Amino acid sequence: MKSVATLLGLDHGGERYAYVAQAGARGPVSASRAADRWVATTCGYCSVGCGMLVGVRDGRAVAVEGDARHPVNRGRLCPKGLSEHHMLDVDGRLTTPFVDGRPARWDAALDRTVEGFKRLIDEHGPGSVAMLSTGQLVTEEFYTLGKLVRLGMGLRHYDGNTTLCMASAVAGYKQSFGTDGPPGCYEDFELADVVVLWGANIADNHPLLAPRVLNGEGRVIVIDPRVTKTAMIADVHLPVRPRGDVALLNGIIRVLLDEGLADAGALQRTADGVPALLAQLDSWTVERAAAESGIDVDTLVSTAREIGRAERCVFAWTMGVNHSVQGTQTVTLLNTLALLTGNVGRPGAAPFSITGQSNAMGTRETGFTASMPGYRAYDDPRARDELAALWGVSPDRLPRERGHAYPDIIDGVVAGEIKGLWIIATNPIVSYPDREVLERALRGLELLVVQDGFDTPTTRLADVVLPAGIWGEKDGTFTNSERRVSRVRAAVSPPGEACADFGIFLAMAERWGCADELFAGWTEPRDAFEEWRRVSAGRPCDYSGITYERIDAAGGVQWPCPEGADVPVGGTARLYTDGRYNRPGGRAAVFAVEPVPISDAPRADFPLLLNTGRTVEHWHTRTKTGRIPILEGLAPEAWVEIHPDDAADLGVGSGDIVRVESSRGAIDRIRARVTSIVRRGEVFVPFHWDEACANRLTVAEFDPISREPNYKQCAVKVTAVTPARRRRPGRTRVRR
Ligand SMILES: Nc1nc2c(c(=O)[nH]1)N[C@H]1C(S)=C(S)[C@@H](COP(=O)(O)OP(=O)(O)OC[C@H]3O[C@@H](n4cnc5c(=O)[nH]c(N)nc54)[C@H](O)[C@@H]3O)O[C@H]1N2
Ligand SMILES: Nc1nc2c(c(=O)[nH]1)N[C@H]1C(S)=C(S)[C@@H](COP(=O)(O)OP(=O)(O)OC[C@H]3O[C@@H](n4cnc5c(=O)[nH]c(N)nc54)[C@H](O)[C@@H]3O)O[C@H]1N2
Ligand code: SF4
Ligand SMILES: [Mo]
Repeated sequence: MKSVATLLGLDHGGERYAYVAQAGARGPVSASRAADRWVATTCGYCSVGCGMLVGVRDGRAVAVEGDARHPVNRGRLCPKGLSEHHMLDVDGRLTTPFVDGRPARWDAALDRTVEGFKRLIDEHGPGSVAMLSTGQLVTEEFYTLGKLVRLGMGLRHYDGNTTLCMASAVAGYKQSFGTDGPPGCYEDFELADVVVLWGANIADNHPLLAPRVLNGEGRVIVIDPRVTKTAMIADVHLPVRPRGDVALLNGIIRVLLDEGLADAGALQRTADGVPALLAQLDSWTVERAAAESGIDVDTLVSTAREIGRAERCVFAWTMGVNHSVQGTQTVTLLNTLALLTGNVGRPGAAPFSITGQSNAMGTRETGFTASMPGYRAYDDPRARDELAALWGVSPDRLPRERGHAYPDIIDGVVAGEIKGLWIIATNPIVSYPDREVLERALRGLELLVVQDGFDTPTTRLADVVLPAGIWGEKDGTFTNSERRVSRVRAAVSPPGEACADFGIFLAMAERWGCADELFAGWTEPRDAFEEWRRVSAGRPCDYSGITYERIDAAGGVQWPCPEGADVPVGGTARLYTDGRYNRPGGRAAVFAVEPVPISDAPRADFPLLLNTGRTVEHWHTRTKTGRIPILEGLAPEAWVEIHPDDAADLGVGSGDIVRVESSRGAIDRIRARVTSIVRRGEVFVPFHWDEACANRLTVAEFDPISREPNYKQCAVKVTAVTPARRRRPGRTRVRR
């Protein structure tokens, strides 16, 4: 059960599986993969942050190989990593700017952008132009972009796709511990006695984290409504009812307290909010928790005992938790569970938000979305003064508040208040909920500027398209889920006239007239990194002791890493080891949470509950992986998973084409997979395909605190499109 080999060839209803390449197992190098030189870099897909080498020959990337020395992946790569170089040289790259659908020169595209946004701001104020960015640029670009957008352009509304992803984890960490930042590290997955994976399908989505979990001796508990590949490799799978997590957590905490496996008195000495939590738990009998979570009393109790008796426990979660109107609250409950059981700040013990994109962390640290750079709160006068002094500007220049979050920017567009939008490295047409409304909104903009490496459904709506250099063509750093800062290096040049985002930002600043003030003397990402080191000094994400050279020496450095401090060369593995948190008095906080019912719940006309997510072969909206033949061959089309009992009721057989419809929109044609991976009454659709877009179905409903979408639950109906084979056994056509 605990070997990497279990990841190989897992059975999944006849489909193909996650595999993990062993270091050095590349066999004879074919002539087409022979390289002149190898460039050390970090994978550009997921937040695991695997180290890899890109082989280059004659200016083209011809191969990749896992970096055997890298502390994260130790030479292994997943299918996306192994084929990543193919993405640099495919049809569909943007090689020239476009203005009004026609190829244009950079001058024309930047003039149109700057003049257009300035005119809107002059006529309607700075709130009329907004920006949506991403978790997929390098940290140096995020830092530069934040300064450009908030200080230079003076925009008020700046957010990104991280709100579709990590916002609930950020908000939950802030509430519990005072600031953002996963407290643990990957080694904790190996050291833990119990690893709980809560709404996290790492076998598909963080494949190189799976060997880290399986390397350890700990028991693995998976909490997910689906029998995911991760559930298949777990010791225990709790098929929780969708959004049954709050009930399950309340039940587990109740058992821990009732059985003396946790000490509320001890918690009260280090955390605020304990009396309110205890009072609310009075109404949570184990029976109620079992009934509302869908997990029977015996399993619930034994899970709580396993957690309570473990010396070291990691509670790791991803989108099954964050993608909910209760995302933030559920995160705080997971933190509460960790605090109550003493599983924070010790080896093998952490409440661990596994992040998503390669550099979701970088934008959280440096960006200007949920806070100012260095996790400085907008309303903290001391932090404002400090940042202003570092930049040599008056504190009045700094924004007073975070501005609209992503969904509120979209609402602003719908309402006509936001008239100009700059979208960078995200593809909302495919990834944002309730697509039809979004599409209408973006079409109604006066100026839509989209900056991407590929031709996408979103660039096709743009007035101005700016062609960007992507991973493999740019330098900088990424921060992975364990706060490890790693180098990203250009192996090749961007195609045609495409330019790394850093260069585009400096060119924009030049035209806007703010380059001299904000970026004097800057020519390369390292300039941004050096300033960021100074700006982050003394902050929770202290980079002051991190240099590019130290990153190379250590294979990545974990923040905080203050300059001159007595920190190991690889940085700080864990946060809160001294039991002090970043809230007043160094205390943590716990919160009472009650479940909120699913609003778009199944009913007579839409009787099934839709869950959406991912598969190992594809990355998000497939702008990259959809162009790589080997990955397309492994997962060539979208599908809907339907339980055999529901399929029988609908007269649908595996492989049939069906239609899936919600009250907002429909996928007209999609392949059915009849499988008990999903529970009865529930269906699952991966969200990667534009042509079978799950977000035509999803509901535009958001966590009130983090503003993260509730992507995982909405009501749908399924109808057969091609005649169901099984229903007509006697009608086989016979050739005469
Ligand atoms: N191959 C691949 N890897 C990726 C990505 C990718 O697109 N492709 N994207 C990256 C990004 S940005 C992210 S954010 C991560 C996401 O990584 P994950 O969070 O692992 O991805 P998802 O498949 O969206 O959702 C995880 C699980 O949540 C479960 N779930 C649904 N509803 C509930 C619920 O109510 N309770 C519980 N407990 N679980 C529920 C789903 O069944 C699903 O198995 O993956 C990263 N890695
Ligand atoms: N139904 C449903 N919807 C979801 C989710 C779900 O689970 N279910 N998951 C949500 C989550 S967690 C996430 S993170 C989002 C992701 O949603 P998106 O951010 O829309 O997905 P991507 O396909 O990664 O889009 C990134 C875009 O940036 C471009 N790009 C890549 N690298 C660069 C670069 O270096 N520079 C520039 N300028 N462009 C670049 C790519 O070509 C691509 O068009 O989707 C969300 N949507
Ligand atoms: S696990 Fe993530 S970081 Fe590692 S190779 Fe795969 S996609 Fe890249
Ligand atoms: Mo994400």
